[in-house]
Amino acid sequence: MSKSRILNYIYEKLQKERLHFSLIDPEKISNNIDTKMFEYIGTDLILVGGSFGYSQEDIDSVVKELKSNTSLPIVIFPGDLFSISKYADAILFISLLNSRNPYYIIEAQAKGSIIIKKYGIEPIPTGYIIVEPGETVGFIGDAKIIPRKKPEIAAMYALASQYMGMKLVYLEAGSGAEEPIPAEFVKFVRKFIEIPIIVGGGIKKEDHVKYLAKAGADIIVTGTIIERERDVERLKRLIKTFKNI
Ligand code: 1GP
Repeated sequence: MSKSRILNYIYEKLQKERLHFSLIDPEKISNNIDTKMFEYIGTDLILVGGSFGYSQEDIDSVVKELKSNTSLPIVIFPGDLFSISKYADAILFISLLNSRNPYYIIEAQAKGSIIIKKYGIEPIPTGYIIVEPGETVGFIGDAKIIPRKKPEIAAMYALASQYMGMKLVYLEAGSGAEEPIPAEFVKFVRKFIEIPIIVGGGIKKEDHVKYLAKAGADIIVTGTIIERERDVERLKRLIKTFKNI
């Protein structure tokens, strides 16, 4: 099996359509979520992770449950070393590029790399950029949060990601943000780079997915809509809209 199986899956699917990733935060998820529903809402991949508030045991059990209820790829979205689960297919090997703290840029990655190798899970090199408001991840990750009016700063980090060989760039407003990253912001970054752009944080309305698709987002991530609102039908509609623009 190819060492870049999940990255190839993402890149190949992107040739045909925009993608949607579902985020499950082991800290926020409650037991009565129906993990079987991911099969029929049109999502392409499930991210599991979050900034804090869960243990390795918690993440292992969420990943194992998802693996038994869906054939979709399960990919770790790490908050720290405790987020690495050997049961996952891959891990977004993220560097929080606009952090003030070297731990989130390279130190956790150095420590985590050995564990990832031992477990044999696929690392997907991803440049992670926190945009206003940043929410919990902005605080925990000690980010120099990029103002929503300054897309040129994000573009510079995104281009640096590409030049460093990252395979994806993730523009993050933070889980639970009032509003997603603005259209003009995404459009500006899109002009600078060729690698796929993931946009996440605060995406919950038809309007949001429409403008993000038009602005050039290749992939969107939603978490809160399922964790808090449980609105499976709405999510299914949003995914369809995003893909069909
Ligand atoms: C967080 O971008 C994701 O990393 C998801 O954000 O919970 O606001 O959908 P929401």
